[in-house]
Amino acid sequence: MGSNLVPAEDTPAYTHVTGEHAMSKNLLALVTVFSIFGLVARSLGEDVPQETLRRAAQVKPTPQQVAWQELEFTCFAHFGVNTFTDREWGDGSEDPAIFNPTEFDADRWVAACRDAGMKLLILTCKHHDGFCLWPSKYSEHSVKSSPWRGGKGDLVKELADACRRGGVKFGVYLSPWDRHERTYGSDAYNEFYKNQLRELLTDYGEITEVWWDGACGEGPNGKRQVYDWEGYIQVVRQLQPKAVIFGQGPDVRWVGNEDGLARESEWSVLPFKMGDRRERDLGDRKYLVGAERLMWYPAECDVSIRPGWFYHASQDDRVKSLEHMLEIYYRSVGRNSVLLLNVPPDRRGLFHENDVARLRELRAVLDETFKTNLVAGARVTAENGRDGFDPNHITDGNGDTYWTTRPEAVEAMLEIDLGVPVTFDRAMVQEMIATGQRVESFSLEGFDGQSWNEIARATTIGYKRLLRFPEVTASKVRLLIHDSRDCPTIREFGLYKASAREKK
Ligand code: FUL
Repeated sequence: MGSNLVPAEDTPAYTHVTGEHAMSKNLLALVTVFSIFGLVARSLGEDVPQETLRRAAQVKPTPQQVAWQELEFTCFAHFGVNTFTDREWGDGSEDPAIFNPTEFDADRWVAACRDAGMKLLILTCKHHDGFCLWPSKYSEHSVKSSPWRGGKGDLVKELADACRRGGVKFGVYLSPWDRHERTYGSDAYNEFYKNQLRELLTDYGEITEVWWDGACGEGPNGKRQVYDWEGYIQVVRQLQPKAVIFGQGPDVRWVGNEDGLARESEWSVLPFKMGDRRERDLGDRKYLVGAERLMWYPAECDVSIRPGWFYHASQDDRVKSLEHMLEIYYRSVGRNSVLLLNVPPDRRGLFHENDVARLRELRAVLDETFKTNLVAGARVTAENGRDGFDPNHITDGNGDTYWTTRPEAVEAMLEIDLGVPVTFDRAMVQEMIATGQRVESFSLEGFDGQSWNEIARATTIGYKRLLRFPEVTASKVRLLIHDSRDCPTIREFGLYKASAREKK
């Protein structure tokens, strides 16, 4: 289970840099020449040939991986017999009669998601206990055998329909580990699992994400299962080609913890290997050397709004604080990852009031912080640019356009003229990930009328990087790309003033 500790802030502090760092055009040309030498030296020094880096920069996401990344903030709902037994893992012997939510209302779940800005809802259609929230033909251990809706209910359908009505995408969690199913531990189970997958991927409209938990314990007869992942993947590709597969599949990677926190440097390009990865510096240069195949494998950060994944009344007053939720947001969405936030419905079949209140508060603060991009439409000039790529694309609010350097350049500078002194304490940078992920190191500087001062410095960007720093006032800012695996492609840039409700 995820820890409830608020991790220490690790955004670099504001440091003062003298006026010497204000680079003139000539100086920049000189620096460019030297940087070519630097490149060679770097390649030799770290034993990573530029070709290896360029090769990694060429790995691109599929259109569905891009669409998934754009969702940014998504919702998980753990609901089932555990909600009624007050447990986290059921053992499969639960009486289906205990499943009887008294006020289940799918539209209210969806409204809470939408109001919070969560664009996708993933339901635990079957957790490790094997109880199915839809009337599966292949099992009696389901809503068919419960008093809910007189045994005629289909919770997956009600929720999938409500999602469509409410403009929220829908995803399914189908636990491979099944502690109820008798065939578990034999080849027959793989067929059983594929049949259940087929039901979920055929009867409920468009499925955006299929979530495969890595948990693999013993079944009712003490045996473990050897999962037929390849076969499962084929079923998804055949029935829902636009869905991404999370976890034990090829499209979306578990970030490696259940705290909702991405790495400081979160790369989406990794050596080819599906499944859970916990290394601290995944995707770094040293992993690229000698890697035969690479893959686009972006991170998803899953975390629960409460200590448990399932609802427990005893945790009603342990909903994560606003401060903790913001920390998670900045360190997931703000670090090239998608945030999957679990909100466990209670025994009524509703999101609990405390959870909904926290979601509203979080949304209000994020909206307040990010509603005004202080550089929207500001004039941008660039060094190292390429013909046909207007630097103003980075402040045009149009995600279809981007700016890039001349071919092969691995450094760049974009200068944004604010016209007047402006005060801000948050920044947002995006790479155009449809072209790959490239930036390894960048910084932000502000001009206070006399000198350029470093505001923040970070490593990777990827789909989105959010930076927090103490308030600064500047009339001009510049984005410096210090190192990139190939020519950087910058999609959008923003500066913001945080809501007074955010801790400084
Ligand atoms: C884990 C499961 O064992 C937990 O119960 C929960 O579903 C979490 C999201 O994944 O592996």
